[in-house]
Amino acid sequence: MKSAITLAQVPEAKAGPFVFHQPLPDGFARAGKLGFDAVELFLPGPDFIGLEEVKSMSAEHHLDIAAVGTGAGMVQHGLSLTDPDPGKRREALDFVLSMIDFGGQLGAPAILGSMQGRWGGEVSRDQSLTWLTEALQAADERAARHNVSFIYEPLNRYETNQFNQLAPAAAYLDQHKLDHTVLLADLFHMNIEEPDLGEALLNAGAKVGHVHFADSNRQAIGFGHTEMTSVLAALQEIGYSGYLSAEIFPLPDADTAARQTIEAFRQLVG
Ligand code: LER
Ligand code: MN
Repeated sequence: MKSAITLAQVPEAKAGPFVFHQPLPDGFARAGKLGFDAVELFLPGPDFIGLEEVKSMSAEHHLDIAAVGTGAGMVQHGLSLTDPDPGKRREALDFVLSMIDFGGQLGAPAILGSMQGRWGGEVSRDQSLTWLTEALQAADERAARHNVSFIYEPLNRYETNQFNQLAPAAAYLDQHKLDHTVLLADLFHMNIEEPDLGEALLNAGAKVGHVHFADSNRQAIGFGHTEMTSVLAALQEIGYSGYLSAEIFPLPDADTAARQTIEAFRQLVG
């Protein structure tokens, strides 16, 4: 397993669960100094920074790009893949595909979290799932072209009503033959939705493709009360070799949260 930490550049997500909000050269430098394996990028869009610039910071600080988020489409532009307006849905899909292309050129998968939206009002559950499936099929295909996976993230009930747990999401990916799409096990969402974190990971098995490494209160591992021994044992048992990426609040401050994360990672993973 490899360590990663989030770098965000989206002003609307200033209060969100991302560790470093400093300009990217500074964020890369801080993450590199602490010895992380990679960074996860939360950017306003694919044109925010050139690929060569990212590659150069990545090489300079010995940090891979673990993944790129797509949530700016929601927090900056109010876009969702399940919006009743077909124009908005198209815009949302174009945004997600453009982030897959951006990440793909860096060898990094894109994540679908908040952009999955929710059903309700004039949109039935069936209708919303049909739209989500169409979007995921396009995303899966686009990611495959870049030889990367696409990451689908079940979120807790306060953020979506599409999928809140790993097991139904895994069955859904299988049912629709989304073979290049993997699940994001965000330990914060799982702490709310799963009866047992270790069991949920064991059942999801090879479908787990990315982990958001967050304690019960969405702070660095060790600052909350999630029991991590069984979580790590489950990840080891399923042969998980991907990232444990800290998508957490920068509390009490970003550097302390980052240091606590890498210390917890070393203690748990070795
Ligand atoms: C995104 O990875 C996530 O976990 C959501 O809660 C958006 O903040
Ligand atoms: Mn997450």
